[in-house]
Amino acid sequence: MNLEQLKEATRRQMPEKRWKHTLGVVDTAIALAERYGGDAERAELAALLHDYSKAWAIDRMETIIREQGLPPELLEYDKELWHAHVGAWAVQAEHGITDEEVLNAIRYHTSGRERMTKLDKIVCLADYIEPGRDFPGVDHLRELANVGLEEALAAAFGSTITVLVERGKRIFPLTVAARNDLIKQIK
Ligand code: DGI
Ligand code: FE
Ligand code: FE
Ligand code: FE
Repeated sequence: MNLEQLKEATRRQMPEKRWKHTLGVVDTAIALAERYGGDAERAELAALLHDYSKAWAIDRMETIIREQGLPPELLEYDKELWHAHVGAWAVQAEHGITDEEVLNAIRYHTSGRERMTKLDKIVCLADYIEPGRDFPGVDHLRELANVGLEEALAAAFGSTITVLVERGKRIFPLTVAARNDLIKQIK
């Protein structure tokens, strides 16, 4: 399957608005890769596929997590986290994507993780700051993206954690680990 076919297959998984977001993440991820010496081809592929399963039914994702050996602890945290792991599984199962770097960038694009690769950082940050995003503080994150990947991502996870705390939600431990590790990398 070529890139055009993969694009069409991805587009079919989601409503138009999510597809627009995906295209924004693709452009932003390529730009970040060029700016920070990342692999632009992998950034494009991972960005294209990052929300592959975002619009899938909750039941479908839960079944995949249970039956395909994905981390069961995901089920104890916000459902917003599920599509990243399910998506990494799905693009491998449905489209034969085997590049572990790309799969990991998809898998950890929501939560982050300790020792994020440059590709992980690029995809995750592009997801936060693509042109269609409009949440309080996004312009500050766009400025920080010109300072450094770690500076911007640490701030992005910080604001996500703050919002989760304000809403009384649990925080997936990998997000805390990711932010701690990024702050260590800045110093
Ligand atoms: O899929 P997108 O909407 O493009 O963005 P995403 O995959 O980064 O999902 C972000 C959502 O996940 C955001 O609304 C916050 C929510 N979320 C829930 N629990 C956690 C979490 N995000 C992180 N990083 N960590 C959590 O524990
Ligand atoms: Fe996502
Ligand atoms: Fe994200
Ligand atoms: Fe996204």
